[in-house]
Order: sequence, then C-alpha cells, then structure tokens
Amino acid sequence: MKFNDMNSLTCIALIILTFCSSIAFAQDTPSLEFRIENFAVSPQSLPPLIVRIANNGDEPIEGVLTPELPDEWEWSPSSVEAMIASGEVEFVRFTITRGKPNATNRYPVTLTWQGTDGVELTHQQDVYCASAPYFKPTIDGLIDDWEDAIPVTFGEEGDKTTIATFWNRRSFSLMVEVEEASLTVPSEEDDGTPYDAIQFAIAPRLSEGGSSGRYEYLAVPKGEGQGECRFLTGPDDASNDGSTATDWQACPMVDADVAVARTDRGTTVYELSISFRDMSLIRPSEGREFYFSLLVHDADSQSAPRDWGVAAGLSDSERSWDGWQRWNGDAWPDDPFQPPTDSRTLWGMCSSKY
Ligand SMILES: [Ca+2]
Ligand SMILES: [Ca+2]
Repeated sequence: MKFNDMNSLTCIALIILTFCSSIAFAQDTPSLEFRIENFAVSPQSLPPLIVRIANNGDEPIEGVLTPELPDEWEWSPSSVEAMIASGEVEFVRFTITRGKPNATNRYPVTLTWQGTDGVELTHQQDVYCASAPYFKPTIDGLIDDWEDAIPVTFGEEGDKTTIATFWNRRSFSLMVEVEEASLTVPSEEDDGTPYDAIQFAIAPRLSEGGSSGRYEYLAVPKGEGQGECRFLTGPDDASNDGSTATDWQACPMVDADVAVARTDRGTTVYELSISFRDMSLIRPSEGREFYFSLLVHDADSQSAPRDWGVAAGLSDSERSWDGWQRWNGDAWPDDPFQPPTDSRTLWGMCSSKY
C-alpha cells in the first residue's frame, strides 16, 4: 500500500511539474518572431520602419504592434493591427517622420506586441543604417577614402568587424575591417589548414521579403597586401545543403580590384571593387535596394565565422545552408553544427551619407 501511495504521489507531483513547465514553456517560446529590417537610407532621409513578423505556431495570431524609437524620433501610425496566419510571415510598415543619425549608426528600437489572446511580447533590437553612398574608392588597403561611407560595426571588443560600402555606375565597393590577432593566408601547398577570408552575397530585392537567388563571392588574402576574389555561386545555380564544399580555387576569378592588408591597429582590411557587369539582376541607381550579407572567416581564432546576419537581427529560424555556399578551407565547426543565417539583409544605394 505504502509503495502505491508513494507512486500516486510521484504521479501527482509529475503531473503538477509537467503542467507548470508547460506554462513556462508557452511563455518562454512564443510562436511569434520579430525582426526589424535595416534602414536602407540615413535616418534623416526618413526610411520606413519595416517589421518582419513570423508566426511559427499552428494557430493564426492577431494583435497590435507598437514600436518605440529613439528620443526625438517621430513615426506614424503609433500602432498597427496585424494578423499572421500559421506558418506565415507578414511585414508591417511604419512611416518615420523625424529621424536623427548618430555616430554609432545603431538605433535602439523596442517593439511591444499585445495579442488578442492576452499574450504580451516585447522585442528589442539595435537597427543599423545599411547603405552605400555614391563613390569610388582607391583599392590600396588604406581606408582614408572611406570617411564618407556609412559603416556598420558589430561584435565584441577585440573581435569587432566593420563593414562599409560604396557604389557607382560601374562597381560595388566593399571595405571590411576585421579585428583579429593575425592574418592567415592560404598555404602554397593548400594542405587543408583553414585560412582567413570574407564571404559575401548580393541579391536583388524584387518585393518585400522576396528575392531571387544571390551572387556570392569569396575574397581571400594572397599575402603582401594582395588578395583575390572568386565567384562562388549565382542566382541560377542550384542550392545545396551545406554537406558539400565548393573548390573555390576552381571557381571563376571575378573582375575585381582586391587589397587585403594588415594594419598597425591589430586589424585586417579587405578592400575591393567588383563590377556590376557580372551582376545583371542588380541595377545600380540611387534609391535602389538590394540584399547583402557577409561572413568573416577568422580561421586561426578557432571560432565559427562572424555572421553579419546575426547582428542585423536574423533569428535562428532564418538559419540555412541555402543562403550560403560552403568552400574548401572554410572554418565552419562541425560541433555544434549550426548553419549561418540567411544571406539577405536589406541594403540601400544612396547619394551620400548627408
Ligand atoms: Ca583605399
Ligand atoms: Ca585570422
């Protein structure tokens, strides 16, 4: 009898425990996921505030979304009602009527969701202005000609990465400054030792949230300030699951000027210009928006590549090998095996940062 009593008590305790943990589970992992798109023009040019809402649950969800922007900013409407079907993604837009740039180019935004089911959620995100002003820099590994760019900086102290871009009618220019202990160049015999590189992707933006495939590139250091850029994959190529690595040395060399230089600031500068001629789906013009993302491979640090998409707020459900190519020499750890976030974050082409 005693044994049975004990069993029933354990059972009841287990039921209570299960009940409590299921409540906690429901609160900790809401099926709604929020992300705010980058600003594609400077805040004083009044970009829209675009919120991506994904419903990963089995039921439609309805509610009211209210943003809170930095001090002195103004926007309308103050709130928007939204209904997101199960498994769907919706984009909600707010018009910014007053915005103010700052030196850090990071703008804290808080979203509050009040569901008709009584669930209240908040989402906080630093939103970046991600835009390429019109200019053609000199590709020499020196960054003094990038003063009028709109840089975004992400990562921890000592592991920071800065990305800046320019465009003109002919070319897209990219500068990536990587804080890292050392620069590892591919060895002559290519013995399989991972080495440093940057991998970046450019895709057309055909509609909100939509795009066709991407142009994806790999820029690799060659030593003595030199570098080279290869074309990894294009919009017409089949996607892959990350299980196969592309032999990048066999990929076509791109029409590009590339410099990869070590600085006395403890950083590596990748500076390059690639021709728009090979990206027929990207039309360079002021106000044009496209998708861009970047991975930094700092192979000698023994850590996973740095992923701009994470800094731009992409969530774990937006991780996929479909968005990026693997290549021989990449430093992706098998354990934990976690693919990068999707290679598409909103980016703009503007006339200048002012
Ligand atoms: Ca330069
Ligand atoms: Ca390195």
